[in-house]
Amino acid sequence: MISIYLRLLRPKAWITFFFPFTVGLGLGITSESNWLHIIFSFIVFSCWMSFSFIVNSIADKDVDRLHDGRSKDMNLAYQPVATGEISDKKALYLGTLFLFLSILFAWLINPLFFILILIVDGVGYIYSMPPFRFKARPVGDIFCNTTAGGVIFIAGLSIGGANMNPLLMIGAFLMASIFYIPTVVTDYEFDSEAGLKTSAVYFSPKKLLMAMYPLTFILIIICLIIFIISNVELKVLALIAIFYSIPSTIVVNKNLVGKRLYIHENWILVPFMILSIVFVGYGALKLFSLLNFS
Ligand code: GPP
Ligand code: MG
Repeated sequence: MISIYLRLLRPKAWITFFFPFTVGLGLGITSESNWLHIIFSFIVFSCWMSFSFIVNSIADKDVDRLHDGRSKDMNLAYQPVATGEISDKKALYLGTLFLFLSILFAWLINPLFFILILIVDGVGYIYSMPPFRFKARPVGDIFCNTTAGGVIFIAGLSIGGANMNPLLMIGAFLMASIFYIPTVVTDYEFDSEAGLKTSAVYFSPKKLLMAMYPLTFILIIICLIIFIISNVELKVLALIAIFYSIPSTIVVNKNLVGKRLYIHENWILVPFMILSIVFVGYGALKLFSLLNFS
């Protein structure tokens, strides 16, 4: 039996946002970066995610009870707010505490990081909570996840301050939308049964997955420009993005059978976790002056 708080906070599901955060962090760090700010930023990240998942568990408790365990980090029917093991009120107190801690530690880092964290905290709230509940609105779900992924990437970059390149930021927003689309399509049956009008339910899984093609195309153009005009560090990154997004877009589109997308969540979670570890290690090497590209 997984502990009640692990089921409430769902740290395994944080990986989708840990990836853009750590890529930004790794690219932004220099040998002059403040290691205390880096540690604080991990605390901020965890508090932001805890807050977002707690409000999500409160707002989703009725639909989560219908979940069968497919394509998710856990069977959502075992959500402690859905099972009643944790009351809404207690969950809300905990959520408020995490929100406060995320803002407090962000304030200790730098003003830009602070503002970006206020934005992602706000997005975490409007994504799940009524009257906004963007997760159940066509385009609203994609908008929130893309904004959260892109903004947390810039927040990561801002800690060290290197590579604050607008093209790179646009690329991050595009990547976030490309990788979010398959996750909302895998939820299609569960969401449509629960009466949630997500983008996949509204546009149909096939049409929504096809939107990955133009997005990938624009991403490739941006990556090529970055490749031509940037330093070795960003050249390598641009190549990774191209060689990762093209097969992903094709494979995901090929795996749609009817309205069902056959993709195990580990196809996203495992590569994201490995790349996150690589980028944290890369940032550490730069911090301790063991590697220098600039
Ligand atoms: C769960 O959403 C996802 C979150 C709570 C993170 C969103 C955070 C943002 C800052 C956008 P979900 O309810 O759609 O998925 P699940 O069914 O896995 O709970
Ligand atoms: Mg949910």
